[in-house]
Amino acid sequence: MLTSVVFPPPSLNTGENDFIHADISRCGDLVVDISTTIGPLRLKNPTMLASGIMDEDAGSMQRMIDCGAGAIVTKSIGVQPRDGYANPTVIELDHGILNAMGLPNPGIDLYGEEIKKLQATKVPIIGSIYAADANEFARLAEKMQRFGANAVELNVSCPHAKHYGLEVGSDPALLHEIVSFVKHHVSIPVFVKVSPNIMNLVEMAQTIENAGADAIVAINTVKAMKIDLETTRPLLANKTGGYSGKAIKPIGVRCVYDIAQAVKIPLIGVGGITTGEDAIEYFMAGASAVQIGSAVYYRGPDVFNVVCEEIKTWMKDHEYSTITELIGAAFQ
Ligand code: RRO
Repeated sequence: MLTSVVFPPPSLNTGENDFIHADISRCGDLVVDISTTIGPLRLKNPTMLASGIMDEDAGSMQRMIDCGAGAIVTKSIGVQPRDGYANPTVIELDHGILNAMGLPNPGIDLYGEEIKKLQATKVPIIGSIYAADANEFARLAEKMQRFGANAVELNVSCPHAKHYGLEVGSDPALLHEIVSFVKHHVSIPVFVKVSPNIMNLVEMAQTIENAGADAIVAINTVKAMKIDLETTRPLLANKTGGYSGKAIKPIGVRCVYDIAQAVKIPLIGVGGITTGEDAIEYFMAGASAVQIGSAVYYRGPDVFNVVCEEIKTWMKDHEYSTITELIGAAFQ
């Protein structure tokens, strides 16, 4: 049985954001508008910064906004500060990046100061949070809302965090309890980030929708490892970690496609998106927006502007004028 969190009531923040201006361009008679919506959130373009990269503080997040990101997802934040795992925590492999950072973060109260510094921006800020139970999740979500976040993203999918992440996100009853409890405590939209490392992904997506979530973010990293042949030892200090980057794009697209057939709430695609055409593939699978993480490393921070230009060029060449026309096109 859940106890109510002892905390001041949420403010009237509904997550609705002042829209900057849609990213619209003209080509002859064709007007290409790449703005999109996720529930009440309005994005000038469909590229979002994924959690865990360039989101340590307000300065790095502002830089991603300046480079064209249509929305920002923060680092995953917990109740208490946490050091994360010992080094090495990140390794570049041939086709992607392997990490086991171990949820390093300064804790919600300190990180809240960074979110407050972004209050003037019209780009939506989505607070990523992790916890082990519904009470903790609700406490974190309420604080994110109070600090000015336009939505929260529940991280129930980190593949290598004891007591957190995947351990929470693979238990349907616990996940239902968490999502409905958080929904009860905040007025901003609640997104849930799911893992590809489970067999019952579609059932979990339906559980998330039934619990009242506003959107599903698919996918977190794929559980993986790398062994050093010379030392015969796993390279990551944590031994196993999560794989991201180009190699996982077909996995992410498949997950979005499967979930899209089972739920009505909006989907946000993430996993290996490096080019405009990668984003378009996710839209066709059913995503309304995409998150970009590893590609910030591969193509630099300007990747958001570049991917948006590539999306617009592809849409012009193929005579699409809105993102809506592309969403779920693979099902038509
Ligand atoms: O911090 C991490 O090690 C981490 C997290 Br929170 C996550 O969600 N996914 C991931 O690959 N690494």
